[in-house]
Amino acid sequence: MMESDKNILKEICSQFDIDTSIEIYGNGHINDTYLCESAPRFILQRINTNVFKKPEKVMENIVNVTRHIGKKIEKSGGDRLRETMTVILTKDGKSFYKDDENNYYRMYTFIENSMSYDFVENPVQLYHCGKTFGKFQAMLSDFSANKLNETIVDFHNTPKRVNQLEEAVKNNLANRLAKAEKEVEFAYYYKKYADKITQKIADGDVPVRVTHNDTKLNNVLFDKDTNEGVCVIDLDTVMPGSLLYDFGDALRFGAASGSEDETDLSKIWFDLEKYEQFAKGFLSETKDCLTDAEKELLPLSALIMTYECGIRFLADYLNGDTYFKIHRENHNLDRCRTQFKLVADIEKKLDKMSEITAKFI
Ligand code: ADP
Ligand code: GN1
Ligand code: MG
Repeated sequence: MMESDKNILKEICSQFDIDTSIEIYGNGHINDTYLCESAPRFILQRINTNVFKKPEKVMENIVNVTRHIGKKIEKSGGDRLRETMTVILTKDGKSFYKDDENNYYRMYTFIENSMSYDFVENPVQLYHCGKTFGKFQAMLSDFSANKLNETIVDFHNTPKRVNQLEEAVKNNLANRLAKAEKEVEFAYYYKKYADKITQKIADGDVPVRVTHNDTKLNNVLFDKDTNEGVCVIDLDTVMPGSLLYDFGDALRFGAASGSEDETDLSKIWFDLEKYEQFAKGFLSETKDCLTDAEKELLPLSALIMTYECGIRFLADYLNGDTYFKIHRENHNLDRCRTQFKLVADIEKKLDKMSEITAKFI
């Protein structure tokens, strides 16, 4: 990072009454994350306003949700400063600082002695990941969904994501369609699964709950000593949604044999042992509240959420990489290919996944 940028960020930190030096931090695809190396340490983030058009609404959700969870943790004798995110207010008492160029910044306490993983090193990590997301879901079960702002409208509405892909194909903005014909064909063939969750929500069989909606493994912090989950982070997309979104999205990332941007597709398949570990952890916290339709759709949710993410990467590739951060040419197309390889593999394993799920519900 350039010295001049560091100085600008140092000035931003002073708005939160923090005097510190700063380093770039983390591996997210959306926000810019920095570590404040003060004592104690903090996390500074510039909110991606291309993705989150109303950052004030995002922060309102995060403050309300973390307060709700914080009170519960305190009541049960836990450590609220460690088991949930804590928003640091500006000197004016606001949850974000807006600079002269309309950049929005927020500050969190840094959760010490914890780490996030971009790849599963041991399937048991997924048990802890599932348990942490399951607990998060359970702690918000009495938070009324209509008190939350919808920070990205139709975020996990898979049929609408298909429409966005169709639009990207039609517009071919970056003139890349010829390079992605096979992927577009795959996406259109697998469209048959797109409405399986949304339809059940519309029928009233799958309830709308408060959900995280971005349940990637690296959105959980793990304790460095015990390897157990400490807390859920990246709360920008906490919104009304389906529990199936959280279950499926976590498996999309966590139960893959390789990383989202792997280019050697022979290394990518859906790992049933990882599926089992996540299901065991997540359902140990949530099984008592599930409806029959939710139970039945658990395995398919992994396919649908993986498909949805694949078509989002594909649409972004066709649009010229305007949404997800990329680090190389064809990055979004490579990401789409890993997702589609997983979709095809999950489809073959659905029966086996149902058998595994049945052990925990
Ligand atoms: P993005 O939306 O870009 O994914 P995240 O909020 O997930 O950004 O943050 C990126 C990374 O920064 C996380 O994966 C995690 O490693 C680290 N991180 C974020 N917040 C904290 C925190 N409060 N304490 C410790 N590490 C954090
Ligand atoms: C983004 O912010 P991050 O890296 O946790 C994206 C998710 C995708 C994911 C794919 C707000 O998550 O929806 O599943 O990339 N978040 C947003 O890796 O779009
Ligand atoms: Mg993240």
